[in-house]
Parts: sequence; structure tokens; C-alpha cells
Amino acid sequence: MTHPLTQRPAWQALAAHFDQIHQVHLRTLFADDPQRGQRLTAEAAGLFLDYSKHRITDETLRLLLALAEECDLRGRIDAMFRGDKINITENRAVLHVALRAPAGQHIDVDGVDVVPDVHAVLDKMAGFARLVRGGQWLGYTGRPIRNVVNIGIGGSDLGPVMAYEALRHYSARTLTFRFVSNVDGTDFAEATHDLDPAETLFIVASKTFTTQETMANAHTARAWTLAALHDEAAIARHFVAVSTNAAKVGEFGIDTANMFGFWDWVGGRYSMDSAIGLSTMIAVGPENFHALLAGFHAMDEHFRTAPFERNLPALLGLLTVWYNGFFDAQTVAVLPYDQYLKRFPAYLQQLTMESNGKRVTLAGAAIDDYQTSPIYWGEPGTNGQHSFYQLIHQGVKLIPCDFIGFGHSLNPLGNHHDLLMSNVFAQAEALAFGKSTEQVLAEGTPAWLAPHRTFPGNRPSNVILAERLTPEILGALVALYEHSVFVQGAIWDINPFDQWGVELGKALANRITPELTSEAAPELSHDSSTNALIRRYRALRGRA
Ligand code: G6Q
Repeated sequence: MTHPLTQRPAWQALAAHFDQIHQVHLRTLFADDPQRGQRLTAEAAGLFLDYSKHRITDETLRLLLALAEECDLRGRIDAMFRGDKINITENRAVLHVALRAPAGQHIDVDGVDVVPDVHAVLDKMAGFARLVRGGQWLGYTGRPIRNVVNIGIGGSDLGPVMAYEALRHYSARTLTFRFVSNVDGTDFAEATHDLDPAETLFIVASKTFTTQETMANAHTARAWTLAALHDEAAIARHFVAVSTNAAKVGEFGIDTANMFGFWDWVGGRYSMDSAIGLSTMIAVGPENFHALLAGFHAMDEHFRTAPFERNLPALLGLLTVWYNGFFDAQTVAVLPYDQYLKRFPAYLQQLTMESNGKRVTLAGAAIDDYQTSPIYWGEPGTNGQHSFYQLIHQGVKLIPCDFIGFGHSLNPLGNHHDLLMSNVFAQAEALAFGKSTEQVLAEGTPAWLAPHRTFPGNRPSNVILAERLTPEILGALVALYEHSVFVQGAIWDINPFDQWGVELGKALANRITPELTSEAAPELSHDSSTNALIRRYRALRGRA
């Protein structure tokens, strides 16, 4: 029989085990096992994971792995890779793994192999990317395209921006890339103020092609282009679309020959390696894009086949369940020590929280006795150290951290990289082992000051290392987190692949827009706060 999560034997055993070990210090765990730092590590797809600085014993791991078995993690992984419709509330398969399947692999959805379609779109993207990169895709006036502006939001923006920033080292420096997402006109205005419409290509990236923000920005882009080029025929040279909705793309006036498709089995936040990655491919070129896909695929294969005790996404996911479920940790800090990964935490916020920020089980039962997704946040190191790390070291909250670092810098300058990486190791060490009051006193600190200078330690972290930030490694890193999210969702028995939570706000905004813009004072029937705010806004705008 299926138990609710907290009734499962492994969960209850973990609860009892937690009572026994939650006060054990990492200092003790390391002192008791000189091999711990070598033993509690795993490696795959070019990523090395050190998870020794976690508040776990071999028994903790054994119980977490037992929990994975009891929750049928294996069965759920197989169902995803098989193309089962595991997104049950939208009746869809979840096959971002098919986006990076090598040609020749077979993955069926409703009895049709989707891999040939994936490669046909990749080939079409490559053909287009080569033309733009080579200066052969000409604007309406015959000048080559020099600026590429991706218009999209959420999953149609965060992945492309993150990947562009992460792989900037590999990008064509003759092209300028901008990303417009916000319906705030400032975003469009600032992204385009120094661009020449005759040399600017817009990629309108929208799975549905109905998203309010993206459509507003796309129409503004169209008007901006026409104001300079004065001919509807210019649109075909300056706009391409990435979408699943050919009809809406046609209605907008974009030739569907200039449309790059994808499929309903690709979730927005899992789409950066679909045609949504067109801006990435133009930036870094088709070969690098294929290397990115190969990195994703390497991690997919590892996730699908490796035993859970050596499986990076499984370990990462189960450790998150451990702190979230038993230590009541509310957040996870992701701290990449690489300036190119500055948008990685923002990208992960959507991936993790839109996926696992759910409050009912797959069967629709309210979850009231365990936590679902933690809050993910972070900033690149070392900057964060001079800001919020104080709280991680000495605050009263427990914040598990993921440190991400590389063996080589893509911009080796003097000793910068050694300085950078020494901070990764020092921070993880300081968090784990801290500095005791005795040590502080022994250094001559007056007794009254000693508590302020004491670091309790016992603060857990992962350290993820790779040789250097290549397209392959970026793919493996993103897939690691995608699958860690999957593991967490499987344990919590929720659907990581829908996002009904974003609907209510959208519907209410659609109702309020006419109340803000109408000539005559509208009848307002909201609560007293919303009514008063609308009236005040109308007054600010000089409306009745
Ligand atoms: C992602 C979400 C959401 C979506 C945006 C944009 O998983 O579904 O962030 O990506 O709302 O949607 P469109 O691509 O349809 O414009």
C-alpha cells in the first residue's frame, strides 16, 4: 500500500535517526573518519561532487537511499525517460531529455519517435545561426545583422540569458546580444536605445505566443522596426519566432518559414536546449551548442543508469530533502565562483521553485506535515562573502550551500584564479568547522568579545568542481540541477512540471487593466485595499 511520505518506514527511520545525530558536529564526523573527505565524493560528466561536509553518517545515506526506493524513484526516472505522461495535471510527457538525445536514439511520444524532429529543428537552427554569424543574413536595407534581441519571459528568457552570460567567452564578439523580458517599457527602451533597427534581429521566444509581456514587447519591437524601416516587408528580415504555436506566429506577421518549433512535452523552464536556445546558438555557434547538448546528455545518462549511491542528482536531491524535511532548513544558497555564472542562481530559482513550489500531492491531497521546495538564492563568489555570508556563518538559520568552482579560469590573469578558489575552499571549511570560543580566547580575545568572534560551524555544503567552464560542463551542471529537482519532487510526491500557481495573478491583472485605463471611473468591486490602490493610481495618472 502507498503511504503518505511521513508514514513511510524510511521517513520514520530518518526522523528517529535525526534525533540521534542532529547535534553531532562535523568536527566529530571528520575526526572519526580520516577518509571521509575522499570517501563522500562522486563524479560524473566532468563534475566532481564533494558532499563530505554534510551532517550525515553512512546510516543517514543508507536511510535516504531507502527512502528513494520506497518512493519508487527508479520507476519515476524510467517513466520520464520512456515518455510517459508524468505531467498528469496537463496530461503531457516530460521529455527535455529528448532535446539532447543523440541522433539515432529512439524516444516515443504517443507511438511517434520524437528524436528525428528534435534534430531537424537543431539543423534548421544551425543553418540560420551560421547565416547570422557569417554576416549573410541581411536586414531589410541589405546591411548584415549585428544585434540580436531575444524577447521572452520566464522559461523563454532565464535560460537564454543565463546561457549567454555563462558562455560569453565562446560567443561571437562581433554581435551584440540583448534580452528583453519585463513588460516594464524600460526594459525594451534600455535594451534598444543604442541599436540601429536596420541591423537588429528580434527573436520572439514564446512557447504559447500568447504571453502578455512577450506579446507587448514584440508589438513594440515591431513598431520600433517599422518606424525606422517603413515597410511591412522588413518584418520578415528582422523577426524570427521560437514557438509551438504556428497559427499565432503567423497572425503576428512572422513568416512561419522563420519559425523554430518545439513541443508541448518541453516545459518552459526546461527549454533552454530546445529552439528557445536559438540566441545561445547564434552567440556560440552550432558546434558549441552541440557540445552543450552533449554535456546535458552525459548527465542524463548518468542519472538514468548510475546506482543512487553514486548518482550526483540523486545525492544532491536527497541531501536537500534531508535538510528541508528534518532540519527545517528553508533555503539553499547557490554560490558559483565564476563571474560567467552570475545569472545561474536566478535561472535556478525558476527551475527549482516553479517546479517544486507545490502544496498538494500527485493525488491532490494537501501537504501539511512536510516541506516542499526550499527557496534557492545566491550570488557569485567572492562578492557574496562581503555581503550576506555573515548570516550563513553566524546567523541562527541553517543554510546549506552549493559552492561551484573550476580548475582553470577562462581569463587567467596573474594569481586571480588561485585567490578566487582559495576562497571556495576556505568558506566551505569555515562553515563546516567554524572557530570555537576556546580558540578565540586562546588568541587573546577578551572574554566579553569572544562570543561575537565565535563561529559555531556545523554548516553544511556541497563543493562542485570541474576542470573549466565549457559548454559541455554548463550542460552537465544544468542537467544536474534539473534532475535533482526531479528527485526532490519524486520524494515529495508532487508534480514538478506544472505551474498553476502563476495563473491567478495573470487572470486578476487582465481584469484590472481596463479598470486602470478606462475613460470613465470604473465600478470597482475588489476588496477595499485593491479598490483604493486603483483609485490612487488613476489619480496619479490624472484619470477620473
Ligand atoms: C516555465 C513557465 C513560464 C513560461 C513563461 C513564458 O516553465 O511555464 O515561465 O516559460 O510564462 O511562456 P511562453 O514561452 O509561452 O511565452
